[in-house]
Amino acid sequence: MLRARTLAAVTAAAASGVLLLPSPAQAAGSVHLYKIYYDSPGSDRGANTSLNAEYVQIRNTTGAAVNLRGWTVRDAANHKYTFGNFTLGKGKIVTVRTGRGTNSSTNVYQNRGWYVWNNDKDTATLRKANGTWVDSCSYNSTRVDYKWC
Ligand SMILES: [Ca+2]
Ligand SMILES: [Ca+2]
Repeated sequence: MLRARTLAAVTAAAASGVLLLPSPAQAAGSVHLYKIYYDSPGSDRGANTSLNAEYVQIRNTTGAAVNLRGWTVRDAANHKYTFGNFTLGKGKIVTVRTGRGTNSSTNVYQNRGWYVWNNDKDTATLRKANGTWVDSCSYNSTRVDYKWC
């Protein structure tokens, strides 16, 4: 159970559009799936801007930068994205967008021509380059367009 003061803080954060829920994993510090925006706003007709409004985010709450080279993100149908040489700084979030674009320090692109995250249900799985499981995040709802992992 959340204590009243914590709940009030969470409620205030939610009202401001920023939701940061404490969890054991984050308290310990980890690299983990943070959010999946799986139903791109508007009609899903495959435009690159629409594809790029579909994304999964990965967050690093450890005390050090982590190089994600070779790490993979897969959906339930085994569509795979493999990170190139990408350093995720401590406390930072990287957004993995579905469409085409130029990678930066905050955004990387799967360069796909169609959506990868199903609008009804799917599972994202994050693994290290050697295949070690890191995190999974599942959703099963069309009532909202995104999932906080
Ligand atoms: Ca849509
Ligand atoms: Ca999928």
